Amino acid sequence: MERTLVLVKPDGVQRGLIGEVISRLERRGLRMVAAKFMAVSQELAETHYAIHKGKPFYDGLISYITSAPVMAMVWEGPQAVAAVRQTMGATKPVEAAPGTLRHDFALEVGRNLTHASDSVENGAKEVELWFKKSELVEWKREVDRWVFEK
Ligand code: IDP
Ligand code: MG
Repeated sequence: MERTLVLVKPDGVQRGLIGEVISRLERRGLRMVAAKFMAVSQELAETHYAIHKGKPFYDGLISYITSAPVMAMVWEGPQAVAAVRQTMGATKPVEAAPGTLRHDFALEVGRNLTHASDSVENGAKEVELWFKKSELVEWKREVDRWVFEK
């Protein structure tokens, strides 16, 4: 079962959209594994976004993600990485498909509401970066067999 890191970024938290994000992932059938509401340290932000260091938007990105609390979560399911990226929509909200979160609730790339891991490998790495093992909850839902084929 794949796992992916999801962040409701500061704009999503400030705009009262935590519930909307959770609701869409829940109704998709994905299973929540962990969640915490937290301030993001400079160090965590820099590690998380290390791949973007040196890009023109990097400083703005670090100040955006550290500017106010985020809701950090881990979600799992078959092809969870692709499924969650699809539900979020393209990075640039004006290129995101109608019905996606970024289409429905955002306009600008620097205020695009959410983060979601972009590969299975990065999903595992990001879950480890943001959460202690003891914060991950292993559980089964009664409905799992009606959502997951195997
Ligand atoms: P992703 O969040 O869809 O994976 P990435 O390319 O990994 O997109 O970029 C990380 C984040 O950096 C984006 O979600 C967005 O908040 C921000 N970002 C990316 N490109 C730009 C840009 O051109 N201007 C401002 N912010 C950007
Ligand atoms: Mg990314």
